[in-house]
Amino acid sequence: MSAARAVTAVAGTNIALVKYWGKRDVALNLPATGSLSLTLDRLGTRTTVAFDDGATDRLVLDGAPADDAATTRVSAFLDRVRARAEIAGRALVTSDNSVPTAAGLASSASGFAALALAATRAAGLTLSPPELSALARIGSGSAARSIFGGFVEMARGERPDGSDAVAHALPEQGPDQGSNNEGWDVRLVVAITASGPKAIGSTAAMTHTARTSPYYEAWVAGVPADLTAARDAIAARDLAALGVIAERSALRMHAAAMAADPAIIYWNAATVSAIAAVRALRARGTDAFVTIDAGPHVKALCRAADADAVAGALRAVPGVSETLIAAPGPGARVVEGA
Ligand code: 2P0
Repeated sequence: MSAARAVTAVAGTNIALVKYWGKRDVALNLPATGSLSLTLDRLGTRTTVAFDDGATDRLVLDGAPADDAATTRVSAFLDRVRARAEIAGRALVTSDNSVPTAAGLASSASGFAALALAATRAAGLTLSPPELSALARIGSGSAARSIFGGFVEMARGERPDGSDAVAHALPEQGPDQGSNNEGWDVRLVVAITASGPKAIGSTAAMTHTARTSPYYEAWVAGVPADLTAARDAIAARDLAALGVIAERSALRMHAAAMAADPAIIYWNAATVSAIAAVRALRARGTDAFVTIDAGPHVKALCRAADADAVAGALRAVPGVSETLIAAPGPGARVVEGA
């Protein structure tokens, strides 16, 4: 094949405010419900892809050769890109996550968003944002949202082929996919809680919840109303309304998982203490609301002006090792080799 063309793309991770937890099709990775998220300016991934004459795909992750499981997952994703571009070359993929220090926050969301963009461009394809979102979704459901910046809604979609299971930036945002929300300066304060043994991965946990939790159907049934209310709250820039929905969505998702048999419990003692700390702040008049993903860390949604105080309250929680403050960020973009 012709000389390798290296393309580098970056993407920010995103935190769902209306959570995705369950699939309607596992093979195509189609979600059982829509979801709604905020793409962040920190905790992102920078990925370079170059197709070449190598015998296999190679993945270098955070400076070291990746293990077989990660390499196989990336290689399967690249197979889709190769099929679409009608090329055969294997690739060298170099990926770095900007996770500050503590473990447990590395996200497949920014990883597959950056990979989808870098790999398609390196293969000579220029996909539209919705096409990129559908491709990233096959790598990881949450990655479909990181193609876009700011507040993003992911559609459940109806079609069996998943072509309508894509994300879009919420309409009141600017055309540049990200330098939006400037008039509504929200922050997510991330509290890293001491991590225990590695918890069950999202995909297995979702499947297990769907199969065994008596609350799963109720969870799925409640999401459309949360999406409508969250969309309205964003349009009205009503942080308190959005925060109430976000906190409720996260707690219901975890309740469904905890009710699985056997139970899936992502929380540790510091998780519970951090939830209590945020709710105590709120009782004293600060608009701060928690959300929790498939792990023990707690994220608090608040106004920019309150972020330092929220971070301070969370740092005082026993078991919280670190906090960081993230702002809304832009969507995935090519930074080199376009
Ligand atoms: C979310 N999470 O909406 C939810 C909330 C975690 C908790 O999407 O199976 O890695 O690869 O599609 O995207 C994390 O799950 O799952 C996730 P797969 P993914 O952000």
